[in-house]
Amino acid sequence: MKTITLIGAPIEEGSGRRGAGMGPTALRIAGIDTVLAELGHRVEDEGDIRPLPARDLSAHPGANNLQMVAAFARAIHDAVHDAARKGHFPLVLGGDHALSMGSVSGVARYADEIGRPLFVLWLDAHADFNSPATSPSGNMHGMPVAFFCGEAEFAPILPKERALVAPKRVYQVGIRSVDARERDEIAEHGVNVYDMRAVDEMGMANIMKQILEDVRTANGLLHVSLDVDFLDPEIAPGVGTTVPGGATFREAHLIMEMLCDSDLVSSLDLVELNPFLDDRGKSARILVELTASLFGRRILDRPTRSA
Ligand code: NNH
Ligand code: MN
Ligand code: MN
Ligand code: MN
Repeated sequence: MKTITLIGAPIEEGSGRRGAGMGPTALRIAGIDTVLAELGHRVEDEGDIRPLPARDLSAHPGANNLQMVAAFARAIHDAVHDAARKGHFPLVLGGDHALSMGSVSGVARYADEIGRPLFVLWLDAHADFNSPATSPSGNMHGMPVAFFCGEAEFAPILPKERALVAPKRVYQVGIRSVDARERDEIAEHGVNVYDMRAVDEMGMANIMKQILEDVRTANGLLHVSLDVDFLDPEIAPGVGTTVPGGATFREAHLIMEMLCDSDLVSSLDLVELNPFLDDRGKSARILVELTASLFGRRILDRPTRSA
């Protein structure tokens, strides 16, 4: 039994279009809280964060809506850090992926305080390792990994002495759309990338075994960041940046089931859900189903074959 703090982060200013701001509402309508409660967890919903733009920052030509993104990042950082320190499981309901600047930094700070290394599992079609200098779009949802690894130092979004994540402790799975300069950056900084070809060749179970083994050996905390576009658009169309050839329903569930069994996950982001683009709540519902698997829903409670 866990105490789960739901933190609504209706940010859409990090993406190139409107709609992701409705994500937290759609996840609540799809029943995220009741599903978790039915699994025996205590759920505390903090409602939605509604920050004022960070007027201390001046506009940046390569970072669209910097003031609003920074305001969300700061508020989410504090909310996630507070929840973790109380021994709760922070579950961030997004909102676009720029929110992970705040959530991952918040848990990284907590991990530092308790003296354990933080690992990040990044489930996404994209590497999100751009910076204002490399981004083709200027959209900050393409920058969070570079940010929390300390590789996108362009504005004082969070205090300079913030906790960073080592790129070698970041594991990206499902990747199939990487920008030219981003590609060099992830190679240079040693991010672990299991692209879709690796998923095809190795199988999801083997990939997850490797990742979980690394986290367990280091006695680490594991933050999971799930971008809707990690999933194949056939099963999850409700996202602004669909890329064909994504993870299947079963691949995604297997990840969540293995994560659940590992008991290593300490925080989660559900991001990029755009209800305006969804097909009758389909993508919102699959996110809720995947979250249920992560928190203990299983097909059978016993071995498949009796002894
Ligand atoms: N790499 C592109 C960019 O930086 C797209 C990023 N979009 C995402 N990331 N949805 O997950 O603009
Ligand atoms: Mn993303
Ligand atoms: Mn993506
Ligand atoms: Mn670099």
